[in-house]
Amino acid sequence: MFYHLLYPLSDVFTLFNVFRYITFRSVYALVTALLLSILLGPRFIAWLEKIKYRQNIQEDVHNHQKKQGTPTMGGMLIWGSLVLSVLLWGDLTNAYLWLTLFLFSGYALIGFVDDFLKLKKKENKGLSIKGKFLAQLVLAGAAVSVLISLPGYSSTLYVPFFKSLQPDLGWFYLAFALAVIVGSSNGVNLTDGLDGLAIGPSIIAAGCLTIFVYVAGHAELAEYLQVASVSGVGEVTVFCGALVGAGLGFLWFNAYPAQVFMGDVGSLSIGSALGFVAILCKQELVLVIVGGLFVIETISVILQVGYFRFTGGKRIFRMAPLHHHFEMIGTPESKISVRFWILSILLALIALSTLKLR
Ligand code: 57M
Repeated sequence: MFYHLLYPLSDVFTLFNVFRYITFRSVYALVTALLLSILLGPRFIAWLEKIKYRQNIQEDVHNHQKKQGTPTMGGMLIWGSLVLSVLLWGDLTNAYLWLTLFLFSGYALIGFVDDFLKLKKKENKGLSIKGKFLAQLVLAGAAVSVLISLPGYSSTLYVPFFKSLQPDLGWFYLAFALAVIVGSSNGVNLTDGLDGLAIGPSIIAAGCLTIFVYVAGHAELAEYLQVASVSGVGEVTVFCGALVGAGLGFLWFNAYPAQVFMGDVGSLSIGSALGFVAILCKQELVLVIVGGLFVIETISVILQVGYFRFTGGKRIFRMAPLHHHFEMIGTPESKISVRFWILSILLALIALSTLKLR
């Protein structure tokens, strides 16, 4: 909104020229989303408590019973602060920005329905696994189909470390992109089992993607670094900035001991956005490093379930996903979360180094 209202006034007030710059608007999108979520947080959490949107913890596997009744669906706060901030600071004529908002909001809606059903139904059951998966596929399919049809976007896959290896996946790109979005969304969801555990690495990954998407949208920088250049995609930097801000604001309340959980409305939407932004800036393969922590958690589940079935009941980890294993061997919850953040920072730095290693 500011871009449309204030930038045209730069002829009169030269200072308003700053509203043209993506970097300026992204920083303030971050600040706005951060302040909104921190300032609205206490009232929002009190409202969740009032309407009884509270986590129901049925089994007490890791002494989580003490968390019984913690308000959940805090992802609505992330969604609200992010969307408001993007509407204020974004260029609202940019198709990439709207597509990202569409997918993020669609996944938030799937998560919302799932959380809501879990709260309302006695057996704590949300959407069926099939139903949830299908809804995720349909939404991702719609967003990627529009994306592929946009002029300037190609179905080429850029392989990090091998600058000349750029296969055009054609229509197979659609299936590939769906796997990235759905995988990323469920990876964040699986990780969301300890205070601050999912939001910390999400903020770090979003921060890292902020740089990637800015570079992809900047023709000279992209050429200099020899990465894919996607004209117009730089505007999504504003979305990434807002995601970092809304995430930090949520962490304010979700840090141990958590006053609120994000729920599926938060985890599914954040995961989908990370996947989609990686697709937009043609860094789909680098996402495996950027979101490496979510990948590790997911692999721990795949290995555990596979080994369990193969051996007829034996386990590799005390329990999967991996954070449960550390809980079971006695590592304090906040230590696990902070160590996982440190690992995420390390992975983000390695991912950023791929910008130079080509
Ligand atoms: C949801 N949800 C948390 C909260 C959060 C296939 C299998 C690996 C699936 C997996 C699973 O269901 N994962 C997805 C995990 C839950 O958090 C809620 O859910 C939202 C995210 N979707 O926002 O609303 C609990 O996590 C704790 N929590 C915090 N702080 C937070 O900030 O402490 C969450 C956020 C909350 C709270 O206690 O109630 C969850 O863990 O349920 N299933 C599992 O993870 C199960 N693992 C398992 O069965 N492992 C087996 C399999 C793989 C063979 C094994 O290793 O043998 C664990 N789930 C639970 N207890 N509930 C097992 C222990």
